[in-house]
Amino acid sequence: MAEASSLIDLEDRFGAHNYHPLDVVITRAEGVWVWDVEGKRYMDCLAAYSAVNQGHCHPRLVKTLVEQACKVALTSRAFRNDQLGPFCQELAELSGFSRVLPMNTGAEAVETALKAARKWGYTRRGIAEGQAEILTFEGNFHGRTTTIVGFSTEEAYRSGFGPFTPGFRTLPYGDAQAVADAMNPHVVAVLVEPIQGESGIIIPPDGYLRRLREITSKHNALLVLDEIQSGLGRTGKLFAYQHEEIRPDIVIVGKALSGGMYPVSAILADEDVMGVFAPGEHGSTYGGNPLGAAVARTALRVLIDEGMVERSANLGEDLKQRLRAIPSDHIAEVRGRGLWIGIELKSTAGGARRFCEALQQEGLLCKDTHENVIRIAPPLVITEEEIEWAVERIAQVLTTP
Ligand code: IF1
Repeated sequence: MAEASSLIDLEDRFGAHNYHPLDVVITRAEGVWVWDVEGKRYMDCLAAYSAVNQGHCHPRLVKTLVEQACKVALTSRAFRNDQLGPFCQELAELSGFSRVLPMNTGAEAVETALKAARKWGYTRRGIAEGQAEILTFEGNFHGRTTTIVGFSTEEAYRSGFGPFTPGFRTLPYGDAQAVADAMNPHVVAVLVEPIQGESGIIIPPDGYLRRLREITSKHNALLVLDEIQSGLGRTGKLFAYQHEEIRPDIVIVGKALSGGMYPVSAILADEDVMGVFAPGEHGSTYGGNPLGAAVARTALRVLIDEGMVERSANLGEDLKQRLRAIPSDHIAEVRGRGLWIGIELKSTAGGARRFCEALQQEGLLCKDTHENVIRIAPPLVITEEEIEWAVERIAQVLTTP
């Protein structure tokens, strides 16, 4: 007890107070399991917001990280390294896009996509300098930079951080007609999450992404998909947009691209878009570094070799059905794709946070979102037995008055 509380105290005394985490102090992890400093074991049903899709400390990832760290970790892009080329090739071949631009965090990759889209608008569409417009959606989450929070619709994310970057317009999510109506000659891109995670695992109507594809194609604007959380197997497809069999112009990936080992993000596009960047126009000290590139290569290979995308599809459906069968008066809806499930509670349930705290007592770590949604997103290596174990506990907590 003493150790956990003193560590919490240190964090609270010397750290910034920009989070309100559950008071579990994790010291070790493996697969779907984490252990706190007192030795108590928990199942991780958040998976670092889908960054550890491959499971904690996957042995192949640890091996790559250690081996590459002993060889060379960082060169900067002033020089070349022997991991970057193979990483770009492998990600390009896996995704079907011809070019890859590596960054580090998700927000940086989103910024990269926004810069690419604007420059594409000016250089390829002839839009007057400073006039490019990008459409975004209510309830979006794309990161924390000043430009990105400027088009957030969540007060806590934006309030006090202005003035913001102009050139963005917000539309209701899930309403393709609103996008069709908003199109004008200045719109260079539509930036959209295939499923909104932060907003409570909001799944748009069937055909929504297909309609956005048609509309953007018709108006010669780019369709930019933020797959940072939804991508790399989480929804039961490699990319969530594959559920609608479309092809976006820019795909943004991060999180699980490194299996939680190290921040690696990227944007994927074909030459007509990626070609807007000339030397000197964009970059990052760590982006494309050999350590990150080597880890990402293994993270992608592990995802494919171990059939994690298929596991997510099959086990996710199973988990969703089991959760729907829980006879709880608190549940309003269980929704999700793959192993990415939201349990929406009724407004009378008293909020999702108290259930997450109760689940913590039962040895299961989840995160509430938007007051009334418990999100369940375990690493994709979870087994059927582990799913049963989790459902038993979730059922117990949700059927206790
Ligand atoms: C935090 C949320 C999840 C993302 C999408 C870009 C980014 C994220 C779709 C930025 C990041 C994280 C950040 C994390 C909490 C988390 C989150 F609740 F805030 F919204 F996952 F649902 N696009 N999402 O989900 O990536 O720069 O963080 O690498 O604490 O802010 P990043």
